[in-house]
Amino acid sequence: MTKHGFTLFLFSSAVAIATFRDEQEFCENESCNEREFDKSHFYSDVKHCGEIPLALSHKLLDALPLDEVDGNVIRTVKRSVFSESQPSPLKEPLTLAAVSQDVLRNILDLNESVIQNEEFVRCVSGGKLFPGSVPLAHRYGGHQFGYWAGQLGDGRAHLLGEYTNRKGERWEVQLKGSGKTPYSRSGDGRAVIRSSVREFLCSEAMHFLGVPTSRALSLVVSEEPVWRDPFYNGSVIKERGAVVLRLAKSWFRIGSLEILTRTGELDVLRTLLDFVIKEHFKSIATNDPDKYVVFFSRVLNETAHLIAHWMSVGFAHGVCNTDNFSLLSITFHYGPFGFMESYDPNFVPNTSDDEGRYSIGAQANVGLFNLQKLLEALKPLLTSDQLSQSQQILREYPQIYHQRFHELFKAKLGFLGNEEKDSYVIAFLLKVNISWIVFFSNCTIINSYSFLFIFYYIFNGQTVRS
Ligand SMILES: *[C@@H]1O[C@H](CO)[C@@H](O)[C@H](O)[C@H]1NC(C)=O
Ligand SMILES: *[C@@H]1O[C@H](CO)[C@@H](O)[C@H](O)[C@H]1NC(C)=O
Ligand SMILES: *[C@@H]1O[C@H](CO)[C@@H](O)[C@H](O)[C@H]1NC(C)=O
Ligand SMILES: *[C@@H]1O[C@H](CO)[C@@H](O)[C@H](O)[C@H]1NC(C)=O
Ligand SMILES: *[C@@H]1O[C@H](CO)[C@@H](O)[C@H](O)[C@H]1NC(C)=O
Ligand SMILES: CC(=O)N[C@H]1CO[C@H](CO)[C@@H](O)[C@@H]1O
Repeated sequence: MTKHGFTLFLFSSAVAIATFRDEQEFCENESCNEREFDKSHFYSDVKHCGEIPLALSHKLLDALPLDEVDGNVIRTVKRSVFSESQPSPLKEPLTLAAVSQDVLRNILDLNESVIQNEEFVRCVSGGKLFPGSVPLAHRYGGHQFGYWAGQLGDGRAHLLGEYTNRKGERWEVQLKGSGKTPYSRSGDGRAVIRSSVREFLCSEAMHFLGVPTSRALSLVVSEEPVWRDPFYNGSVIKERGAVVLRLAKSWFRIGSLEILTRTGELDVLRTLLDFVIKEHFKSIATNDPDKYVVFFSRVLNETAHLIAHWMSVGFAHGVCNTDNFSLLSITFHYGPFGFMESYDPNFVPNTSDDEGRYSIGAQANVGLFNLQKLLEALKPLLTSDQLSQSQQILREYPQIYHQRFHELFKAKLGFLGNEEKDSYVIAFLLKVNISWIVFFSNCTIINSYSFLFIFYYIFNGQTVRS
């Protein structure tokens, strides 16, 4: 099972959305299309939620080109970064199944009494819009199973707007599972409980493990039937729709740039890249002629560090969709198996390597693949000198990854010094057949006090049936 998750991941670009078990959103059964004709689900109903004091704005909307076509008609979009798209409210009754108190208080500056307000559950699930919100679906491309798949885009997510909190942090607020967009292709725009619970729990857990990640405010479960084939064997079953409200510093990803290079929209590419650098890589001078090279090296370093961190807490990315993979606030999705039971067999020591390195595990390889794709996307904006400089930077990735991985593993095992022997012990541990679940549950230190805050609200007073 673990291998299955790994295999998919290995052959897919982290910039792509993959069809993955319960992540699967393709509807083979006509009954899932009936909703299209049920007007009560449509956005003419969407009202503003004035009672929840969360005012959103949209810097993105002013800075980046918007699709001129309106409505959620499935289409190929040109020369724009976003399309306006209204969420489709979930069928009521709705159950607020979980809330992260840390996100509520410390990111969104909300008093926890707001969750008692009936409006809250509609506002965090797309039934009503926060003041100032202009829901957008992002146009991006990417690779699926290693091959360029063209336009993908937010097929079941809506970017509601951005919130600048008391601390001055800017967070982009997004709904996942909130209905069709112009990028839904054959999907139904919905998410089921299984994947939504994973997203909610894993992102909050990763945060409290100290790993950079997107965050999740809430999980809302509805009575809306969603048809899925969870075992991919032709048995379509009825599940229930759920929406997660999640946050990141930015939801851009490598595929956001890739699609613009692929379609030759180089002016839009430059606009988007300059925006990302200005907003999220503030230490890069906007007039630096080498700014794209510096950007590339930053993203590369962050990617290597992030994946080493994942490996050190036993996290398997599993799904091939890494929203703004290491570009900004780093986000991830989860395979059905969450934590790895064993490491990838390719991850073995290379004994002939005098530097004591190991071959790179699958996740680290996917990181490298992504960085190659990022470099391809940047290529039209680079001089030939800058390109060869960037290619040199790309070659440094394995070393940065290994060094960080070793630091983290040594800390985990309690090695104090900096001895060459340490590497052999780590190599040995990775090679022997031990249960990594047992290993990590004993080694991983969670800030358990903070973690309890999350669980405080889970299934709060209400039972989620099924
Ligand atoms: C939250 O709101 C309640 C009720 O309005 C109020 O009594 C409480 O003091 C507020 N808490 C904070 C931290 O503002
Ligand atoms: C598909 O797999 C599930 C779980 O193993 C099983 O319950 C179901 O009967 C299978 N369906 C078919 C058509 O094989
Ligand atoms: C859709 O799937 C459901 C559940 O498997 C089934 O009851 C229904 O007959 C299917 N409808 C069509 C049109 O195939
Ligand atoms: C690489 O990234 C890590 C983690 O964010 C950071 O601590 C480190 O300073 C970075 N190194 C360079 C050379 O930018
Ligand atoms: C091991 O490392 C050496 C030196 O870097 C390299 O030449 C060799 O191909 C590597 N072997 C394997 C199996 O990766
Ligand atoms: C690893 C990581 O998350 N790096 C950066 C992500 O983006 C934020 C804000 O843009 C930076 O502060 C982090 O250093």
